Amino acid sequence: MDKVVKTANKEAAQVLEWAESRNLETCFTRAERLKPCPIGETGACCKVCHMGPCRLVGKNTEEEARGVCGATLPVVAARNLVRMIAAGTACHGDHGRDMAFTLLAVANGDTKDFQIKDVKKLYRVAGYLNIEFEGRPVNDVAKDVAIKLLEDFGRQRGVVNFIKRAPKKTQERWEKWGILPRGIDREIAESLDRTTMGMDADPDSLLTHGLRTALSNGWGGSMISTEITDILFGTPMPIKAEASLGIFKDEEVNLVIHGHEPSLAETIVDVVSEPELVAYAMTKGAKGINLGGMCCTANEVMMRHGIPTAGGFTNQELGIMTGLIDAMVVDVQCIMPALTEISKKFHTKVLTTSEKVRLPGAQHVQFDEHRAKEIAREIVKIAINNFPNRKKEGSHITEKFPVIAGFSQEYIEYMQGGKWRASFRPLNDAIMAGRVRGVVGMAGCDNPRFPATGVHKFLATELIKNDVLVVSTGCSSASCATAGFLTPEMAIENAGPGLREVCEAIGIPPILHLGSCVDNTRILTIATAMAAEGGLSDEIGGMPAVGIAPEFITEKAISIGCYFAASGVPVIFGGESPVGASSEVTRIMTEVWFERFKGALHFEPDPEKILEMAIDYIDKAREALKLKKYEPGRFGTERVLMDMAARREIERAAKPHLGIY
Ligand code: NFS
Repeated sequence: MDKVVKTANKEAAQVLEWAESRNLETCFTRAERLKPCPIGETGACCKVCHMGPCRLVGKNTEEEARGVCGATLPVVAARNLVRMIAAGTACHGDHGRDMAFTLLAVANGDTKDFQIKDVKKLYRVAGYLNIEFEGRPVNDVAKDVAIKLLEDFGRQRGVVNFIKRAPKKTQERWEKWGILPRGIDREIAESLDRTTMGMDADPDSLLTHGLRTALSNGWGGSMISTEITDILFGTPMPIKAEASLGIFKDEEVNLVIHGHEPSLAETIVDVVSEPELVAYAMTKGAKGINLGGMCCTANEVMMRHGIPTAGGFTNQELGIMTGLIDAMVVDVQCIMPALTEISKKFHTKVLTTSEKVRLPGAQHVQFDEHRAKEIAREIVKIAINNFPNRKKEGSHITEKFPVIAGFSQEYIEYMQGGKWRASFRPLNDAIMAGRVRGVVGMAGCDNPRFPATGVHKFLATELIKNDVLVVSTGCSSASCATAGFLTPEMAIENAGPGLREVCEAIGIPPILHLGSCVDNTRILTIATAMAAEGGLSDEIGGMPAVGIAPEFITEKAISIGCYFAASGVPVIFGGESPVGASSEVTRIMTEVWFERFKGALHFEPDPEKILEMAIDYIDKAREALKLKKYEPGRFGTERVLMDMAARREIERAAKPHLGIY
């Protein structure tokens, strides 16, 4: 791969070129040097026992290729996938668990540093859980919500609570095929149990349990994270921000919050502008303190506070190479171990904060929700104290892009009809009339084995050109944000005529930033609301909707892809298939899952083909729903979309109170 295509992000490419001229190593140079193992890459390596590792290659048929115990290639590939699902589910599950414990601590009055910011959301969630909230003290309701959601982790029998939020028909499919998840921890443990040597040797049965585990993520761990984060820190609404490696400021202390769980990051946002800290920064020669985000933490604090993002996964080392980051504080997930090594060449201090993530060479400041502000202040001071150590060395970037982020389900409902008529009717109508051809959820990582962020950019542009509304999360949002794609102007310049009209009427970008990776669950609940609204499918399956993770990296992404497939969404991942060695496993994930759940999981390395497949799924779903045939620029009749003026009219009449829903 030649130099210019390692990353499709112009600013990242600039830093990378600077780094390479100084022989500095990055994930890009390591990716070039380390070719993937061809056996492991396609799922043909079994290392679950010590008679192996067995490499299941070189046989004529999949059944002939067997390990020492006799496990066939499809069994081995299926086991490998299920273990990936289990690991990804564990990550999101632990994230949800930590959020639930924080909510419980707040409800019990054990921490003064967090409050329940969104009481309406608390009541909404209490409603889903059948918890009485009228006339009760807020903290009592919060306690019941936290306890009930914590039960989802250790439950042995029954069903994860939020499963009941899915459309009835979708639930019936899960029941029929035996994939209703019981408890999050139970499904993960069973995944590990089933995939050890001498256990389940039926690929279909293995993969079915994989789906059950994935559902305990989508409708369990991840959904718990999203809902509690909204309760504690507020349900997002559109907000302006900026994105780029150019967000760092020469004359200010630059502190980066990187990782996933938002509790510490939110506290840092709270304290960073305290006059004492700003004054302290000035005593060190800085003009202020500049906070920036990285990866999913960036998405969380951008959606709620407009904190700028320096980008997604592949930008983390490059951020340090700007020479401007005084401290990078990390918590959990997607933290490159390479950070401490590269930080030695600059002045950046890397701070770890979770028992679960220790990096040799980093300074550890253990986060504790009971004294969150004290710890947050300590971290800000470490960054300030390091400001005078800044060296001249670094690749400074100046370009940055405006972003509109913060589209929650609640806001999307609101924007389609105001507080009193919030609904999905206008969007459903626009889809029915062919103004919007369909919806694509674009998610997942940016990957140094592609021109990083490039496949996201290509697909986002092509999809909106084809009148497909894009909703993005995780590093897909970061990829679009750092390309300048998350603005309403993007609709005018690049969207097809129908989508443009819809975006202009409501004043939204054609790519809606829905949040972090756990916020993929917002897509599940949006699809559920669209099914309930009527006129399209009456379940999640069958909607003109597709999920794409164009540059996936992590086990979390695999778990997400599988819960979407099980929920009824055809999903296409970019890159080589981690089970590509087995055509039987591939058949199950595509044909069998589609038959049972109307969802599927494909892997496709060619971006053009991903686009073709996505549009084909959308058009076939439209046809099956007997919707008007999509023709660019020619729309059927539909209700008039509620525009800003009409919405204001309704609100004026209705005397709005606080909140958006
Ligand atoms: Ni998602 Fe967020 Fe990014 Fe991939 Fe990692 S940050 S949880 S896994 S790399 S999108």
